[in-house]
Amino acid sequence: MFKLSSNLVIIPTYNERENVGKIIDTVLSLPALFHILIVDDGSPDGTAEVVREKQRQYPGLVHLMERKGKLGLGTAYIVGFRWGLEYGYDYIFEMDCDFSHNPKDLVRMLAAIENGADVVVGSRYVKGGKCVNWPADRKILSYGASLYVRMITWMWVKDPTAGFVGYRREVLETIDLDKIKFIGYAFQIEMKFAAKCLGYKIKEIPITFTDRIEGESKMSKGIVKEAVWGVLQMKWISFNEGFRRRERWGFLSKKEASQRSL
Ligand SMILES: Nc1nc2c(ncn2[C@@H]2O[C@H](COP(=O)(O)OP(=O)(O)OP(=O)(O)O)[C@@H](O)[C@H]2O)c(=O)[nH]1
Ligand SMILES: [Mg+2]
Repeated sequence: MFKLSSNLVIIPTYNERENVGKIIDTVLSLPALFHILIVDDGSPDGTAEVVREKQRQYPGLVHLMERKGKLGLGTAYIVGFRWGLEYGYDYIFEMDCDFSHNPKDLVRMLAAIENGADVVVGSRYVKGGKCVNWPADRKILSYGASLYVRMITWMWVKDPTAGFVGYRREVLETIDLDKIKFIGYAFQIEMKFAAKCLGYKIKEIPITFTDRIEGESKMSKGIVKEAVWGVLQMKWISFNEGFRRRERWGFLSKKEASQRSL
């Protein structure tokens, strides 16, 4: 594959026909160059067809991975991370397709990583961050979830469920991706918790999160339930085994990871 950028944005899609073309155009008009990987789960609305048109328009910059059915956000990101690592990207970002995350913020997030952060989180709950157009119940659920996660895990990330995140490649090489087991909001929490347990620096930068205007939400009760139990499980495992014995938690230590790559 011909490659000219060290930055990759992974965008998982399920029925995002109205948004996917626009988001690709917006990312590719940014002042920094990002390649795009769309992970589409066989969207019945023909999302992948729009992506193929964009591949013809921007040769070499847009990649498409098609999976057979709706397999969930977490596994979409895991296959995307593996793909990004395999093709040698240094900075790997994840972002929703529905414009809740403003692609323009990628530029500030990239700068934060280039300036030394290992993980950068586009955060609604640090000073300067906000949510726009979200109904009160979603705001309460999301903010309540972030307080709950902080209380249980003692991970002082203000927006632990955020799905707008950038990783330095070493972080994704070190976390044992086979052991990441959650798929919804809990996936986002688990990835940050894993990075924190491995001693990586997580930096939050303020973003404005806007509720989706086009397309349908895929939010479900199951995802919320997974997060509530998932956080307790994560804490239980880390509590039992201790942060220092993190290999028991299922992640490689940095030393093991470097030995593995020898
Ligand atoms: N590949 C893949 N993508 C998914 C799946 N579920 C959701 N997505 C995508 O993941 C991103 C986030 O999903 P949303 O439906 O916006 O979920 P949400 O942001 O929690 O819900 P809303 O705030 O109501 O929009 C979007 O780009 C979706 O198209 C899935 O099972 N597989
Ligand atoms: Mg959304």
